[in-house]
Amino acid sequence: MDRIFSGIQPTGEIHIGNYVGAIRHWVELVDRYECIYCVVDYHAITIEHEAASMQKRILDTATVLMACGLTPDRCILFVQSHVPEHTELAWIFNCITPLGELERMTQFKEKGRQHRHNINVGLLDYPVLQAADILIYKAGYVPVGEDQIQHVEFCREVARKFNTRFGHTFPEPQVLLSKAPRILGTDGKNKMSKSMNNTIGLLEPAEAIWEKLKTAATCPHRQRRSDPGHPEHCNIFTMHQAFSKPDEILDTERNCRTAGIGCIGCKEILFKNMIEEIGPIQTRVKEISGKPEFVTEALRSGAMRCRLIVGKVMDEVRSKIGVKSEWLAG
Ligand code: AQP
Repeated sequence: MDRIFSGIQPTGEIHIGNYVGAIRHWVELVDRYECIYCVVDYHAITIEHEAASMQKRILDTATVLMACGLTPDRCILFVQSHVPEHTELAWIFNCITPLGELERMTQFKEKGRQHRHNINVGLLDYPVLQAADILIYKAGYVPVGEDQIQHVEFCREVARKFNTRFGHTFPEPQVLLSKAPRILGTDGKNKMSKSMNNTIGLLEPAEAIWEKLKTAATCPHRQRRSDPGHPEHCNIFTMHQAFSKPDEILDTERNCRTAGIGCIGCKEILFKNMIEEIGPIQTRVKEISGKPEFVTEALRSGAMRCRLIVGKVMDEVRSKIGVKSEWLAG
């Protein structure tokens, strides 16, 4: 069975971009692949963070993943810092990575603009640690949203460089995109993202979600109710494609193009379908939050399963780069 790896940062409330762009896809893949999913806490400290709330954010993130269906009987779920070999391999990859390649990364440039006062080396090195996360499991596929394609391409490049220099070791993993790989925020312009303050939270109460949807940007060419809309330019329609059933998507598209339905009517259908899907997840989050040991035990056993895999891979890597001292064991 091919192996899959992907991760999510514990940086705050999970939004529906994360959900349809990544998490829901992760759940769909568990029956076809050996799946390893990670709460990437070392990635989360590349921006300023509150240390006191980090553990809560890690557990909250894992709780949501489990509520969505990523339970230990179906996949491996663990926390990045619980398997320190990830950072060890990242250091090794640092030593074969040209600085210029990292400086060219789109996410680094964007985050650099957002965090001008804190452009730290970790922010620059983020894709190297991500490459280590993936390659340490020799994963063949990486299910991510569209914003992460460049990082997975970089990861393939790292694998190529390492293999050329030290002999074939790592596969070159491929991106797997979900059917909704890029959800824009309620502003209709930028990627839905916590830092842009344009998110719809997966755990937000229905009334709050409706308030956000009601005022969310739609097709910019549609000024009046009687104007025909252009669904291909409308983020609400993209969300329909992620949440509504095929016949409703077709109806909505047709009715929008002919001005048979207004934007509010269209949003009402989306809202109904969205709540139908995320309501049960919210209920499961509440149930699981009542038994935190269910989550901590899953993460503990997940890390143990990972350590078995990475121990062998790191042995191979240390040996290939010449730092494995056989005499140490004796
Ligand atoms: N808007 C999105 N549409 C589709 N997929 C998305 N992902 C994130 N935003 C969207 C995918 O979710 C997975 C986890 O991503 P992450 O942990 O890197 O979260 P994020 O991108 O940091 O979330 P934010 O809200 O965008 O945080 P900030 O504002 O801090 O940058 C990934 O597979 C990602 O592609």
